Amino acid sequence: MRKLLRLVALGVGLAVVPASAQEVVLRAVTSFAEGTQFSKNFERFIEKVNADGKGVVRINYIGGPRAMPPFEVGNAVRTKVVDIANVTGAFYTNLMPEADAFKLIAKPMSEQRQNGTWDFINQLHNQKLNSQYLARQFHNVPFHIYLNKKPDNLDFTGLKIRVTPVYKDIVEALGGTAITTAPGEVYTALERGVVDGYGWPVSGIFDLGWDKVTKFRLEPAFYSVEVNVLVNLDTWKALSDAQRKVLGDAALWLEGLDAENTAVVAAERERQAKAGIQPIDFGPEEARKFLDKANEVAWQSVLKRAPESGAKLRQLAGN
Ligand code: 173
Repeated sequence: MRKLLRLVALGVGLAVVPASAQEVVLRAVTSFAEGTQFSKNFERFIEKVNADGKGVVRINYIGGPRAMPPFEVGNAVRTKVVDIANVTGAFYTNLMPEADAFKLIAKPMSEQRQNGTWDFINQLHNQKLNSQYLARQFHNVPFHIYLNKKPDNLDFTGLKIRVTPVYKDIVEALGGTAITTAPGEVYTALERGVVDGYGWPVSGIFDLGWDKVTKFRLEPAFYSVEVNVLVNLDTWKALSDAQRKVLGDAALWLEGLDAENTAVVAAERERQAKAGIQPIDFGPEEARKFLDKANEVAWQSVLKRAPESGAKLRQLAGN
């Protein structure tokens, strides 16, 4: 404050003070365990920013769930407890119900940035999360339900399934009981039989040892993973053009890493097979019904909570 007064006293209006002549340091967290599947590329992004932005912008990586509970990360970036976060919309639907629709948007980011989707979702983040929507990752990685009990058909009656908002509606539509937990509680819940299965992307189950407590993977794969890089909006606005350019360029590079995912997904499926995780497949007709139901219950759930913006997102998603 004293420095500010001195600047004002010197007749230097705030607006003409260079946004930052020196390096700015941003505090970052991730909502997934450090070094695991859905933090890895964000960590590569941080390395790139720190290399390309030397002397301009630096990211101080605080870490993952050991530093902050995953379901609090969205609010932390909103209130500027952190400047930048790697977080799925599924973890902040309490602040933005529309975030539940991001899993239904599977177009590549290059297309979403052209057709107005990025722009609309950025507006939602500006308004509801006081943040800039810097990047979205993993549009081409789907989810699965993993099970330890084998149902006779796609009826989950009597099954308790660990969920986040990603899977809650479809699990309940199939008659199952949905139990919400953070990823960090999945292993123990399975080990103790508190749940009979869980929702998770096709990749990442080996990171925390879940393969040891997983018997089956239900087919088909569904939805589209979304993990976003958000920057607190006050932080974003206070950056210089040069600082924003370092972050923006690195964000596009990060989205480009999605090209690696096809190989990652194939390798994960093979690794699961080798680990003895058996696919459960009720055939193409049941798969079609499952996918239609998963799509419809998710849209209805969003539209109920956010009729206008939900409809706009559905139109942009084209499904
Ligand atoms: O299952 C989850 O915790 C979840 O919702 C999620 C979302 C994106 C990537 C990985 C997991």
